[in-house]
Amino acid sequence: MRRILLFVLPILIIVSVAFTIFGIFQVRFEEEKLIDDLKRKAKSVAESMDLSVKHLLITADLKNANYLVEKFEARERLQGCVIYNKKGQILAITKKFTDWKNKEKPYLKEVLNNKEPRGELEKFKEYTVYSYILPILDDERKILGLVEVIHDTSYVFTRLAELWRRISITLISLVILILFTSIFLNRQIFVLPVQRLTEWFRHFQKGEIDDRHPIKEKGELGKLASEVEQVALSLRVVRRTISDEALIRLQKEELWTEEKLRNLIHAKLGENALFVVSNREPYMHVLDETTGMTKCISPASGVVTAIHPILCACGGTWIAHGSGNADKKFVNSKDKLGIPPEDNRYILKRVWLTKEEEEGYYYGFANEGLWPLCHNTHTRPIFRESDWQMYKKVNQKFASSILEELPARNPFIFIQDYHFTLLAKMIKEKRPDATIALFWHIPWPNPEAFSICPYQEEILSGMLGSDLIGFHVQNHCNNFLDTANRLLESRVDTEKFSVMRFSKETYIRAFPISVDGHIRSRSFNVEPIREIQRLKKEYELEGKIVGVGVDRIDYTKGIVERILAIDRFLEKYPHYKKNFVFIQLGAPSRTHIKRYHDLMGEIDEIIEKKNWKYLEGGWKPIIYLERHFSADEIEPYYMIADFCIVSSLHDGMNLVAKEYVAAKKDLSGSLILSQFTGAARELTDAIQINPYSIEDFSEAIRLAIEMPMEEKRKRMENMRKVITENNVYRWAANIITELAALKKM
Ligand code: ADQ
Repeated sequence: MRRILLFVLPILIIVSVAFTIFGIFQVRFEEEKLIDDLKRKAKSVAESMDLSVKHLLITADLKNANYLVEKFEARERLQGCVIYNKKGQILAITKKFTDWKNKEKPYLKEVLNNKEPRGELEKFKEYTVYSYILPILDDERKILGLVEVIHDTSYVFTRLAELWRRISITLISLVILILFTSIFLNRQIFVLPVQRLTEWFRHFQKGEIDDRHPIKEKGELGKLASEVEQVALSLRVVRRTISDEALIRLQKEELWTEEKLRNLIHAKLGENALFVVSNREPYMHVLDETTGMTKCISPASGVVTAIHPILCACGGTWIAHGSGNADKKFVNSKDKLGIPPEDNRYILKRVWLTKEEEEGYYYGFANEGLWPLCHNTHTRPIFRESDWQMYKKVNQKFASSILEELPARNPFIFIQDYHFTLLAKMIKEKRPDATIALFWHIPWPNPEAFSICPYQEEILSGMLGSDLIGFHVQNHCNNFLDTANRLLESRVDTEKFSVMRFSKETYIRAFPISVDGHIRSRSFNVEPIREIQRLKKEYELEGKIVGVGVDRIDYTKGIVERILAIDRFLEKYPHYKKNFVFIQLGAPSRTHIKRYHDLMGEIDEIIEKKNWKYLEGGWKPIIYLERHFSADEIEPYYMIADFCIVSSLHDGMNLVAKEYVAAKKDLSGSLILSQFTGAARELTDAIQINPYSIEDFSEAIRLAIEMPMEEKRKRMENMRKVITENNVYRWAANIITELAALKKM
């Protein structure tokens, strides 16, 4: 619309100015014509009275003079007549016009002296009248008196106003006509062809159009259309070649790398792009209210840690909730942006949620309901009907947002986690050709525990819209199969590990997630060696045993138990006092939920209490850094630490354990790992603990410190082998390969 206005506005201004000038001339002309007409009428009335007035003045017949002025008053638009004697005194005046007597009439003298008629417009009260004065002369041209005829002029102005009104209406009609004609022509000549071109390109992007399909546009737009066709054609050719080359390269490599995964995806999915859906976005833009600066941060989330390197390797689209307070400023008109911001490898599409939606779907149903339901931590799940309704609504909102993006044929959608249990079914209803995998990043409880969920049937049936459901460990798969068997009308096949419901089969498999063998980012903004020296200086770590804990602050992570174990360890082995420091990094998480808010207070309190208990000189045993750290800020803490504690009370996998191992390239350091994490199944060389048993836990800390160096190195080497071989690229490759085999892709 702005563009049309830019084009039409000058035309409208020129037309309006021209029309106004024309109007002014037209009105002037009309005014002169009407006044002339008036003058003529006044003159003719005055002249027709001449003889009669002359006679009356000679005979001084006042009675008839009055009669005469009344008689003439009947004439059209005549206001009144006045007869003056030769001294300019009124002899007779039209009765209804007697006020005229009071008006100053300096012109009378002039007419008496000049003996010439005079006609002028005169102001009278608030009106303008036309006064015509005729001198009455005797035969010797001596003045006998005057006769004045006064005409009403208001009709002249009424006529002129009417003329202006008509001119204005014509002008407005003309403006509207020009505007509509321009909009119509703009639409026909520009908008529709561009729309056709955009539509064609959109369909091409989705793979719905053969690349030889001609775009029938002419002129300059036609040339542009033909260029677009050429780009599209080359794009398709490139995609096909990449897919063929990928297959050849795939067979050559052994270890799973970014490159190898890229080849696999190109070979298996070909032109079908990958679509990932998660609640948490990989990058969020956050406005720092105090400095007024916007920061782009990668949130503390295991899902982000795992999925980001995969999309970096393979490209595709990631659809997630835009939760940063400055997120809207950084997206294009389709709510998308390139990620990572400094080196675009894939597309992030942000979905916007209202406060109420976020409250009900994310904080409420997902995190106060499903999260505690799936973790054995004795935190009671809360299921509110209003949260469930919001959860369904938001799942539907994401489904619509994804459906908008899907290509015409065989899209591949990879859904993440417990926030989207209903999504697969919703997408399949509209796109049965879509291949959908759901990965469940947290544990799956046993049927008894799950059966307390009031919406169990809808949740299970929603999840079974997927073709494949992945869990970290076999135990979670077994729990899920048991749950489907016991709580849902379905057929579970324990040989194929699948669930059949209404002739739709869903395969259940374990895919232990991992890191990329490094920790999240490869381009360090923080130089680790220099950072280590800085940390040693700042926290006086030189010569001390350093332990580290890195967690989202969550009641499942066993942070309080960890502090209690450190306390017990120092109680039992006081000679470690002043030689020992434990650094806990904690990223605040889900702080709107009371349980999390209370937990933060509880952790602050217990750390303060224990630090107070052991405080000696400037030394205290626990350094608590409660904030969000970037991945390359975290790595120096891992590198500096002689041991790392992961003491989750229950955890699907736990990537911190794997990140620590990945960071320990020099093979130093021990990992203390809760037996209730998925990671404990693979990292069998870690010192495994039951975090509920504070006594054993404190002993594990002593063991981690006192273990002979050779054994530490051996254990670390074994663990590094596990995570190098089973890295996140293998995890993604296994899922894609499994799907391809199941769907015969
Ligand atoms: P999370 O519960 O988020 O993941 P986890 O796997 O430990 O748990 O991942 C946490 C991530 O956050 C790690 O990459 C870690 O580096 C990062 N992080 C921790 N503290 C941080 C801080 N202070 N600042 C910045 N980042 C921080 C869920 C499941 C897990 C599962 C993952 C992946 O709960 O069991 O391993 O998904 O599937």
